[in-house]
Amino acid sequence: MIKLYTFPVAFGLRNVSPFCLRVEMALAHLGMEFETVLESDPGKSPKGKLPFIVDDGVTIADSELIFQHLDRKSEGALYGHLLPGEYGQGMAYTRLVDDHLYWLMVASRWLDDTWFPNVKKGFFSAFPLGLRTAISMLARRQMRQTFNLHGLGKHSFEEQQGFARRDLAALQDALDGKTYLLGERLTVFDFSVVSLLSGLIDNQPATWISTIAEEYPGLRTYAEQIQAQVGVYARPQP
Ligand SMILES: N[C@@H](CCC(=O)N[C@@H](CS)C(=O)NCC(=O)O)C(=O)O
Repeated sequence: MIKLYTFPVAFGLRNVSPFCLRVEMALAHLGMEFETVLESDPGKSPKGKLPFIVDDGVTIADSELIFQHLDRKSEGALYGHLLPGEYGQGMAYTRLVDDHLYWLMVASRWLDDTWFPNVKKGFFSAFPLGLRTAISMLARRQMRQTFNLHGLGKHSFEEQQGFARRDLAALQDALDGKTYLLGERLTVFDFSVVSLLSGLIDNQPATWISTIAEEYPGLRTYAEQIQAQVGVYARPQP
């Protein structure tokens, strides 16, 4: 059976990482048997980040590489039916959420002084009280450096909010009221976009970017529909 390594509950989310959540969605969609293993230390992953899977003794890290593996295993059930134009569009949306919107979401959690106590509680509670502040501050400093290196961190807060609004508006425009990102049917790219949106929308308490996302109600409707169809949600289910 496939083992999927993901983070424990945090910020009111059952699966706090969009990259872990999208793999869970793909596995459920493909009807593959899998077991979720909770791991709070991404350093245990071969690439220092979650998710990774272990399938029949083979370890694969990175959601996109996991998708490639699952696609081969399912004889093309993830990518095989896509037309080249659909693949191109889907990859472009995925890169938008992963390499831009994701970093704004991370900043809204880690770099907002008023929200950071939630990060400390959500990710560092396992450390003894004395160490918790020092380790979380060090991790926060590294996060700030990464955000600056990306380039987004060089902008003012107002400019970062503008970037977030344009990303979200672009996604809502792309959907244009449709159920699926690429038209008539569910694709793997819906998992990538919805995993990011649902984490951002259902994050508790709201961050500045969750509040901005409320300006785009079409995105919530879309994220809810896809999660319901696949039966995998970012938030815990009653
Ligand atoms: N490209 C990777 C990104 C994975 C990723 O960024 N995971 C984050 C959680 S959302 C992580 O493990 N971060 C821990 C760290 O960087 O120390 C993928 O698609 O799986």
